[in-house]
Amino acid sequence: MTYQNLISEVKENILYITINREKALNALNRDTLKELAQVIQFAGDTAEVKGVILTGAGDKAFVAGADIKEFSDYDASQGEQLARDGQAAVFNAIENSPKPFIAAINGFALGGGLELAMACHIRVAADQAKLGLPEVTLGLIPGYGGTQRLTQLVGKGKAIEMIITAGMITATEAEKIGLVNYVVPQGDLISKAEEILSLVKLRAPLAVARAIRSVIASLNETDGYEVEIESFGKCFDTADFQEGTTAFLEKRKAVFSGK
Ligand code: DAK
Repeated sequence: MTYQNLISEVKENILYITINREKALNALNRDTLKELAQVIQFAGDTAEVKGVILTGAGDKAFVAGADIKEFSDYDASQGEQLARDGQAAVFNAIENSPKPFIAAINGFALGGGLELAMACHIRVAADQAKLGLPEVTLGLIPGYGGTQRLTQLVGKGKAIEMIITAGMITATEAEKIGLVNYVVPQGDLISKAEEILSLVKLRAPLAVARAIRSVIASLNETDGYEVEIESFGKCFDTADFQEGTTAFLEKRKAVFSGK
């Protein structure tokens, strides 16, 4: 599928998505959000895709937020509706995807951009990246899940400090507080994400999907333990489980079919 605001390609079971509005620092306008919703759906539906790397074009910005030019004249009901739609189709869709998403944060990740990175399952940042939620400078609060996911990742105190001061932090500070998993030199960003996915690609795809779902349930659902128990049980009915245990007993490497 071709897009106007994204570059996407599948190579060796990895879907690479690049948000491609470099002149506007990859700000998320409505069209980009629509295309993101489509490519996220494609990732979930396509067996060939075993993991996703999401990044921004150029070396200045991952995503510098929602496109300020577009939402400057919204009223309360438009704002609420768009936040509801966007959260469901893009941000929650990434978090709930059966495929692991890695945000490769190549520069500024601000506002909706940091929210996008936080919806991903893993974050790797380039050493010159800057991260923040500056919404209160515009008279807003984060509207794409930022108040929830930042709190989950770094705890209440740091989350409130970052949101109400609108301060930007460096990649190194972000790693220290658990907001990103790794900080690497810019040139190593994609290869670090590929290195993580190279391990995931060897694992049983259905088990990977259920593990993600169970971890996410600990944050969003009333009884995450129950989700884990059900997901665990379902693993026993898969060909991957048969293959994994048989391969162990036969002292060979498992070859998973994702079935
Ligand atoms: N939107 C639109 N254009 C942007 C942009 C953005 N968020 N960020 C940068 N640009 C554009 C600039 O306007 C400029 O375009 P031209 O003037 O060249 O046409 C170009 O990108 C380069 O930016 P700068 O010239 O400003 O570059 P600098 O190096 O000087 O500064 C910067 C880089 C990242 C510090 C600066 O660009 C900046 O502060 N950008 C804005 C950051 C920000 O406040 N982002 C928005 C956060 S609020 C909603 C749900 C969620 C949200 C909103 C609504 N609904 C459901 C309705 C979320 C809101 C946010 O994300």
